[in-house]
Amino acid sequence: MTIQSPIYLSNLILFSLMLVTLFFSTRLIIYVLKRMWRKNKYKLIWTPISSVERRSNLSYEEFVRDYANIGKPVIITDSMKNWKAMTKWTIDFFRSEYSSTNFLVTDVRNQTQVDMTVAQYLDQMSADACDNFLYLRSLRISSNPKLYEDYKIPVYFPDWLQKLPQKLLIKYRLDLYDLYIGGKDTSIGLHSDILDSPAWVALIDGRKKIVLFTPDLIPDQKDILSYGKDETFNGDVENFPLYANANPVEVILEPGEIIYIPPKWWHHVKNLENSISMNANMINEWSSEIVYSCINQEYSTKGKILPLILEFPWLGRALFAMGLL
Ligand SMILES: O=C(O)CCC(=O)C(=O)O
Ligand SMILES: [Fe+2]
Repeated sequence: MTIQSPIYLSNLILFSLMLVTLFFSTRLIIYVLKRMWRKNKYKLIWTPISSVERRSNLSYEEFVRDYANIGKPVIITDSMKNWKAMTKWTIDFFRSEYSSTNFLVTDVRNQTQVDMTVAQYLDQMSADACDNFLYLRSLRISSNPKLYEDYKIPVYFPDWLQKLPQKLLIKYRLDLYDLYIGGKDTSIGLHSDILDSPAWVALIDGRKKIVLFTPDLIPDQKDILSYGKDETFNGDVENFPLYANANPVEVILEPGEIIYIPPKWWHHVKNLENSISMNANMINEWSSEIVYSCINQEYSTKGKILPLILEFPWLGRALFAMGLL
């Protein structure tokens, strides 16, 4: 009995090691197969539109089938009904809660950042001669976690990034939920979103004009960067011949509505009134391969780890805790 036990123990260790190896290799094979399957199923496609549909009572499956899977924008009109933000997030609320907090406000003319307190920004926004080049859009929800209580991510927009530690997301600027406060006429010029990710914009107050173009538009560099109060699309086909074949679709977003902007759709957004919104980007089942292919082209080795740690968040947590990420 005493002679047999070391052999028994070493067999047990060997067996456990084999089981662990088997488990991890199976998981890795499943991961590779899943990614191959998704790459094939969720390609970058888009559906040209002549107007943006408004939908309510939409199930997640209907949303994926009718919009996400075919790259088609939609406005959802009934997803913010129970948000506390709808009544709580007012200019007065931000003035009283965050008045002395400093934020970087974007000067949309040249994308420089101006350091201001919220009170200073709100004062200039309400002034008659307000500077409508200044747009408060760097107020990350993650740096004001109390705001988490006031909204609920709609069922349509699952976000795998939420599986990773907030600190890791903040470090790599992947905390993609922002509060936007913009005075009347502030605007963001023609662009498509970060990492080719899909976006949703939930409007709490004010109205926004949004002009959308399908991903096949290749805008002139000057237009992508023509932030500011002038309309990006001014029909000037002489200077921007590619617009001759473009088909801009304009929509006005009303308070209480959320617009879904699919990956790589170009858009230009202008606040028609003083506005408060929450803007978010996400990575999930139907958008991940599009985002990963952007990461592959544009980002360094560390960026390439993202797909792996989104599939195995415990690995992300461990690497981050060890200081390797
Ligand atoms: O101004 C807005 O609300 C939308 C801006 C936008 O499209 C963005 O931040 O990516
Ligand atoms: Fe955008």
